[in-house]
Formats: sequence, structure tokens, C-alpha cells
Amino acid sequence: MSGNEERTFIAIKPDGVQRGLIGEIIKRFEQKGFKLAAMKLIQADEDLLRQHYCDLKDQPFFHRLVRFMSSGPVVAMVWEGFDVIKTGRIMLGETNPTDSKPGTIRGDFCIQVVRNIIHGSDSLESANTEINLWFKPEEICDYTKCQDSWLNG
Ligand code: IDP
Ligand code: MG
Repeated sequence: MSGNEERTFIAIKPDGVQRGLIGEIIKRFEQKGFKLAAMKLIQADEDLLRQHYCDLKDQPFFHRLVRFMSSGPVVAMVWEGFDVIKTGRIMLGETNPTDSKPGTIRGDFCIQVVRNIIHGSDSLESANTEINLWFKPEEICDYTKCQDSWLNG
């Protein structure tokens, strides 16, 4: 990874997978110019999801959220690029699809907060924690893409 780049953890939730939106979501990150560093389709167990959402453990919807996230496979990914954590969150839209603008992933493809199709890290700290939780270091690829020099000034 070059000096001014960072990585974020993005996951297509079970509803996004079931609704056939994997390609559409990957397309948006790819065409924006971000680089895919890791990806796997995974049936997450509840322990992993409880850790992933540990900040929300006191929320009334926590158990429902963990059940929903383990109800089918998710696509776990690491995306890399300049300011990818903040930009990724903007591409996702707001937590509640009702508040998400058209043009964002949640704004374009979903209507309810409990089925909002995608997860994205919200800070450098959470990105590092989530990447380490979902991926082993050897599953993350460090490589140069021929487009890199055409994207970065
Ligand atoms: P985020 O996914 O935009 O970061 P968080 O507040 O971290 O939003 O919440 C994690 C996930 O928990 C949301 O994406 C959504 O699936 C679910 N969630 C958040 N708020 C509610 C709620 O009020 N009711 C039910 N589910 C919720
Ligand atoms: Mg969050």
C-alpha cells in the first residue's frame, strides 16, 4: 500500500447477496477507482458477528441484527485507496435508507434500516479492527494495478 492510501472493510449483507446485488456493489467500488485487496463469500457465525457489532451490544436490535447477519452468506471485502474509509461511507449512504440520497448504494437499493444491504467501516480504527477480525493477513493481497498511476496525482 502506498503512503497516502488506506483500507476499509466492506461487507454485502445477506439481503444484498439474496437480492443479486453483489456485482452492482462491487462495480461501484471498482469503477470509482478503488482496489480490491481481499474478498470471500462467508457464512458468518454468531460469535464473529457479535464481535463485529460489539459496539452495539446494548442496542435493543442487537440480537435481531446478529440473527439477520447470520441468516445467509455475506461477501466480505477489503477495498483500498486514497480516503477510502470516508468515501466508502459516502457511497453507502446513511444507516437508514430513508435518509440516504439517490445515487448512494442504500439510497438506490433498499428501503428499511434492518435490511440495508451493506456494511462499511466508519473510522480508521474500526477498519483495522474489522479487517483483522474477518481476514487473515495472508488473505489480503498487496499488488500494483496498472490504473494506479492514472488515479493518483
Ligand atoms: P452503519 O451500518 O451505518 O454503520 P450502525 O449504527 O453501526 O450503522 O448500525 C449497524 C447496523 O445495525 C445497521 O447497518 C443496521 O443494519 C442495524 N441498525 C441500526 N440501527 C437500527 C435500528 O434502529 N433498528 C434496527 N436495526 C438497526
Ligand atoms: Mg457502524
